[in-house]
Amino acid sequence: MTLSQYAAGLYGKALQDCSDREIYSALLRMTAEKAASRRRSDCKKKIYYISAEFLIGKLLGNNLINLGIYDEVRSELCSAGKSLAGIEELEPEPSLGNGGLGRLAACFLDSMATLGLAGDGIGIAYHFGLFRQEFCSRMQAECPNPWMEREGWMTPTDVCYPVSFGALSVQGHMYDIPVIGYEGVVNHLHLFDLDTVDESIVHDGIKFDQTDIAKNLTLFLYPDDSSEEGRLLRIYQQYFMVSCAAQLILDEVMKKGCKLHDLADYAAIQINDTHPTMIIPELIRLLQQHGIGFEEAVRIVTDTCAYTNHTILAEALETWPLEYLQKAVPQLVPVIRQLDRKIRQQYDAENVQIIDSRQHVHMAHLDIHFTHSTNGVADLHTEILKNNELNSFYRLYPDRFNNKTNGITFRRWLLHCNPGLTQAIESRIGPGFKKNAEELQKLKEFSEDNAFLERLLQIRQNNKSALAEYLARTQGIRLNCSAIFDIQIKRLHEYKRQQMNALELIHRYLDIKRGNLPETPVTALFGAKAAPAYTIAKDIIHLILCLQQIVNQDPQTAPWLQIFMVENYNVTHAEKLIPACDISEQISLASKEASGTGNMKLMLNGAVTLGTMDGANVEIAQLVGPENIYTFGADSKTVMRRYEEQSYHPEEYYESDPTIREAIDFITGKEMMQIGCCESLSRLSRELIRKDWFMALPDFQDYSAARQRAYHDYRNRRSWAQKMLANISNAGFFSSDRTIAEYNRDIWHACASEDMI
Ligand code: 26Q
Repeated sequence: MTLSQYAAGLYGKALQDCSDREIYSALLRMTAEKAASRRRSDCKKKIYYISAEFLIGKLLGNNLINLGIYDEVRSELCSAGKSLAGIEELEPEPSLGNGGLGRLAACFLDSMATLGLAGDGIGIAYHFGLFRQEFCSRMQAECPNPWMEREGWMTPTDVCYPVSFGALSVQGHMYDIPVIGYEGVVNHLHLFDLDTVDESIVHDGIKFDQTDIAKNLTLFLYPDDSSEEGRLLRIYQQYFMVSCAAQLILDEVMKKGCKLHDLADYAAIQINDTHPTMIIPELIRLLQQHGIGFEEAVRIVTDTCAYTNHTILAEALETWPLEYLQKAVPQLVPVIRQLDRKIRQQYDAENVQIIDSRQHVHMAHLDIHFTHSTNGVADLHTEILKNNELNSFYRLYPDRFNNKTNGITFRRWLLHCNPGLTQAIESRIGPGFKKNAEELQKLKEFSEDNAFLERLLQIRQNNKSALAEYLARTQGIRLNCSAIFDIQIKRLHEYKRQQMNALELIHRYLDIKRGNLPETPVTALFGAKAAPAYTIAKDIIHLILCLQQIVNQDPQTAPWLQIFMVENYNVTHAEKLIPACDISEQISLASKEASGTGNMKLMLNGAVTLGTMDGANVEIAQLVGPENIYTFGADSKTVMRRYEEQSYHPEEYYESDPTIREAIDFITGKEMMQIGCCESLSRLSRELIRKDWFMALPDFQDYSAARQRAYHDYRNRRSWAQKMLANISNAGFFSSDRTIAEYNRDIWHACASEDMI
């Protein structure tokens, strides 16, 4: 059935007489029906990807692409005088994740369905997800982001499970979002919610009574962990998720004839970071209830579960006071104690124990001891885990450690977000790359093809204009489209070093004021949310917003340098920014970024990386070669040594380097103080001079020089287009289809549906 026929059936009128909203509804119906008639995977073993975050983004465009009807629908709408892009704008973006980890989970769901694997996601239906960011007086403010609509992708099921928190018992209700693979199968994202949640308790932005669990449990994603109540709420959320997940999994496998002793033949459970770790003691507890002894239950769970680590930052490794667990989930405490005793009997070393001397439970330790696989998310990251952070564990279980370099789905991050580039690629190498990403290599043949190189530049220019139009319309931002678009988009964190980028921009601004005009104008764009309680991160946002005002309004510099921070950076904005980017800022302190996935999205779209040898940047550099990337800064070994020796003192750089000193002094100088908050800016400048924990100052000069080289090389348009091409044609490795195939080969061992292999 065509869309017009759906419209006629639903509203009794022609497409051209329907409102955009009516068309959106008709499209929801149409895709749901087409998805329902698609094959399910019929494999005995199902993968359960459990994650506190699924940053899925809008689904309409992607679902149409994956069903193979995007072009058809677009032209049908076009003939009726309607725009599919306009209709896509009506869809709210579910913000069920913070950043990389949640977006990775969404890419993985797409790839599992595309490869024909039976692989469902299990998570939480947060009513407001992550906050929506607003800028007020050049500061971040947080508001709720309602995204659930009466008519949307998520539909209720009749599956319900009881969840006990000590004396309090609640019901988890399952909602489903279909996951439609590209020419593949349909899987599900199962999100659990609580019927008693009360949205009206939210006031003044994102504040609410954190103690009333029945009313607040699924309101927000990690509301606040600066207080005890906030942390407890996080435990309640995590247990709610894994208790529902465990019940669902056991129900499903038993329906298939599993006797639970053979659970690992029916289910592979992937634990996405430590947030779902309580599934381990919970499953052990349930298996015991089914009459299985403790030791065997431990073995079954170990064989079924696998763990992915996403961070090397010590402060992000979760530990929970046993006392909190006792309060929230008392039924798990005896199991955790028994697991702790088991490990104490086997190993003496204090740093591998489950419960430490302060009576804190180390969630990552539970994961490593009681799953059969621990993986890092990029080569360098896995090496650092094995040789440094988790070395004591690596020595106990060398065979359990493995690397799975992250990937991204090309359907969203190329086909959907950059149709111009997709067409250009297809015109040269055919459509095979959409499912077999390595075929992008075939583009290398065209590196001397002037017409193709010209076309790449033209596509970039069109994407810049499209971004400019969008930001002018939605945020009142006026971009200079003849400038180099230099973009840093990611969560705000000191280790990602947005502050170093900002310092470099201050230096550039002051240089232009001194009359040193750049060869090409530059537009620096940022997109970043800061955790609500992360003070310095919010100070950095304030710094950038103040700079934006000063630099853009200075008539002497405005033609040469623009700075913008896009409000409420999310997946939808990413899809517009990425295809317009010339230079991809990936400047984390070496050893700190586990992988990064924005770096891959930008590379795939032909941006050239300006980055440190960190995370997957290392693999990007190996793939494209030194002439197609700008690397700089201390390497991970140097950085780790500096920490060990405590040999870094930022004051020395501040005192001895006049450029650095001038840039830092600007933060608290007269212009800034006129428009900025003195307390916030002084705190930030003090932090940089006295602490600079993520070592922005030692890398500053090298960064500035590499950036300058990139800007200079940009002027040779033909050779720049060749760099773009080298990046695009080598990006195939970063397809999440490759990543998922590796997970399945090494960890899950599930089959693909018959004809999908
Ligand atoms: C932990 C404790 C208390 C409160 C919050 C948290 C918490 C929440 C979210 C800890 C970590 C996260 C998210 C982490 C994340 O997004 N990590 C990123 O994962 C990507 C996918 O593997 C990598 O590419 C990035 O390098 C990594 O930073």
